[in-house]
Amino acid sequence: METNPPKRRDNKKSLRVKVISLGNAEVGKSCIIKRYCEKRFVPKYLATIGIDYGVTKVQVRDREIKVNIFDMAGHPFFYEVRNEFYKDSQGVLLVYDVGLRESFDALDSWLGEMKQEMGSQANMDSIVFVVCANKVDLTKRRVVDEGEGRLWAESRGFHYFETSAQSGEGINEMFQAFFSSITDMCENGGKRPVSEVSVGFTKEQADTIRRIRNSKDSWDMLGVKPGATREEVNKAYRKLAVLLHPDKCVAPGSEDAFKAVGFLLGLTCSVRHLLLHISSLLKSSSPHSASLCSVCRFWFFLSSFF
Ligand SMILES: Nc1nc2c(ncn2[C@@H]2O[C@H](COP(=O)(O)OP(=O)(O)OP(=O)(O)O)[C@@H](O)[C@H]2O)c(=O)[nH]1
Ligand SMILES: [Mg+2]
Repeated sequence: METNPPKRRDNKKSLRVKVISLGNAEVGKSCIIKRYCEKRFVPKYLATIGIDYGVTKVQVRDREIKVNIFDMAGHPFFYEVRNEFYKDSQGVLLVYDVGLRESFDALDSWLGEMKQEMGSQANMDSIVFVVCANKVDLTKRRVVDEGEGRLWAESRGFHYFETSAQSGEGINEMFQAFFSSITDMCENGGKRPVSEVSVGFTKEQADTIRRIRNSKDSWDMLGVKPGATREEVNKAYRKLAVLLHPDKCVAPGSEDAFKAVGFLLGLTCSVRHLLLHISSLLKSSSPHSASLCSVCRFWFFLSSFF
């Protein structure tokens, strides 16, 4: 008599993963999670006290994933509570508010806090990061554009998504990509697959473009100290030219940054040129030296517009 054959287990073993959310207070971390897990939006601000914990199950291809979500408080006051929870994370949601530049600028310090707390465990290649540019529904107050956010994220090998917990825009796509990448990583022996992180430009190029975009003055744009010597300035120019040349750099915004540096170089050369002319005018009595070359005439012409 034929006995029942043992049930075939078609599904691969289920996975249990830990993800955390990071970012300044009020950027929308809890609302993003709530929008995904509970399909609702809470307009009233209810600050997370320390940590909120939740579990959800998702299906990625033929695997069941049990996700433990640790939603961290962004307020500095809760640092002592947060720091216990960084370890053993496979995924990190890094959230900023597109209407608040300081929340975007703070992303580096969030990574810093995480690395510090993880200590020797800090192997960032074994963690999937997703950057959420949140509150994109509030278009009028937006101050950090997509190019800038994407550049910061992708140059570090992180995913980038534009999200709105209020309208739901980007939320499901973001979580699907997040969980799918974590699954890929686990199946890849705990290493983030390389193909995902190669974007064709380096972190140095991305950081330089960002610095040039936000530079307060010419020194800042060149990345030298105020009052730097001519040699230091020339060296900085050469470095930027190599780093940002459009033939070599495909990072978004590189062309504008290259043009800005080129304009500054043109201006510096012309001012130097003009000073040479003035000094030769003062020194010489010859009427020929009083005529200006085309570079000087161009800058005189330009200055007439201001
Ligand atoms: N318009 C708009 N408001 C949002 C969005 N996401 C969150 N908010 C609002 O922003 C405020 C803060 O949201 P939370 O999710 O509590 O912020 P949080 O980052 O968790 O803050 P902490 O817990 O203090 O770290 C709330 O009033 C939300 O309603 C969004 O996408 N669009
Ligand atoms: Mg919260």
